[in-house]
Amino acid sequence: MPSKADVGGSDNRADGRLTRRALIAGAGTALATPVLAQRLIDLKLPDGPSERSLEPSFPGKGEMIVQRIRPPLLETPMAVFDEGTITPNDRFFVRWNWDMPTAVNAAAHRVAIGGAVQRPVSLTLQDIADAGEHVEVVAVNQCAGNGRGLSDPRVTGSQWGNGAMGNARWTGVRLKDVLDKAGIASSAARVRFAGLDVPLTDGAPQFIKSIPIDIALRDDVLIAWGMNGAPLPMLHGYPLRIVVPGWFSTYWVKMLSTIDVLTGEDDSYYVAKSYRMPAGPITPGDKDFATVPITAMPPRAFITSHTDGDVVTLGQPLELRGIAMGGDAALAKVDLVGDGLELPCQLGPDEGTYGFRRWTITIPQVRGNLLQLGVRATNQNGAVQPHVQQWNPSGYARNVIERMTLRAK
Ligand SMILES: Nc1nc2c(c(=O)[nH]1)N[C@H]1C(S)=C(S)[C@@H](COP(=O)(O)O)O[C@H]1N2
Ligand SMILES: [Mo]
Repeated sequence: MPSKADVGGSDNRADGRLTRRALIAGAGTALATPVLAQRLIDLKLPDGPSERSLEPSFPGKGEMIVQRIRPPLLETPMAVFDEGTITPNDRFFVRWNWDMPTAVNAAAHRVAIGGAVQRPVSLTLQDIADAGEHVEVVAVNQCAGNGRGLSDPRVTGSQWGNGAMGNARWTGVRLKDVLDKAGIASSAARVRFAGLDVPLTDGAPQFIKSIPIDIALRDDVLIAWGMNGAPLPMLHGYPLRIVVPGWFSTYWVKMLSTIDVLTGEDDSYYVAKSYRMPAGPITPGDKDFATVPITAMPPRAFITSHTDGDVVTLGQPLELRGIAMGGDAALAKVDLVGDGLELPCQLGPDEGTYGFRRWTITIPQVRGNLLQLGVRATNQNGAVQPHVQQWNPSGYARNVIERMTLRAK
């Protein structure tokens, strides 16, 4: 048991060393008591099995939905998104495709830049920190497969609910300032990233990803070392990761160690073969359709104040709240929709184009069960969440309006 002296104080010290409280941060309660009993959460996946264990399983992590231990796949419970628009580091979802290194020698760590450059360089953490102005971006990191477990018919891959997303304040330098150290060639077409992780099985492809040069040179694309004011936790890619605001997190390579400037298409597995969507609508079972890479995120919104099946009071006003994101453009509006219902929601403070934003609404009087209740986000490019999800074989880029029923009593 922790002594009283350990209770209170901050979870993560500014110097990045974990306090004892962070190590035992279980349920996020004021009393720092580890939660030892196994708890279950129901993700309500249409095709089951739907229950997952909910527990603190990694140092620095509180209660998470444990999808897999090795490589780690940890999902954020929806209740966390009700607490604020920034997702705390200890509740932020985790996804590694292959095995995650458990130690990094920061003093010896280098980022090698090669390929179509004027001079290949090998940069220390200090070189990277000195490469340019330090920038902060608030942005949603969302797995392309977020919500995949809700696909109907069922698809293969990690059966995520909607908690494979989180919003953080990322601190780092602009990727373009770091690329300047090597000087990119005029023939540069794409920039490819690799991290320290390697495949778990022989002959399997390494997790490497590339982005087009015009994206790489954007002012808000970062090499980040900070997450919500703390050094990047190991699970989130210590010591450095790529941040591409508005794009799915498959491009946000963690434990960055190599940057390769390409002059043509990228034929590596995770760009040419995987993380791709049908170019147009398909039907389950279709084969041989053209595909396009998953890139920019569409808008999404969620009700976080209630969950499906909750009971609300008949005849009383009802306050609802949640979070929304615009995807690759700022959020324009959020509407509450339901059976015979369409009402505009109020938006909370704008903390950045690519972050989560709070929405709230009060229904003046509950007159009966609220069926098919959902929220629909629209972004400033005019993209709107659809009523029906276009099915794809990997369940990528889900952004259908999520529905729930509230029972009036
Ligand atoms: N080095 C490395 N970076 C990676 C991955 C990985 O397996 N290895 N997975 C990517 C995918 S698919 C996702 S969804 C995000 C998850 O980021 P997080 O664990 O910080 O939430 O990391 C991305 N960056
Ligand atoms: Mo992902």
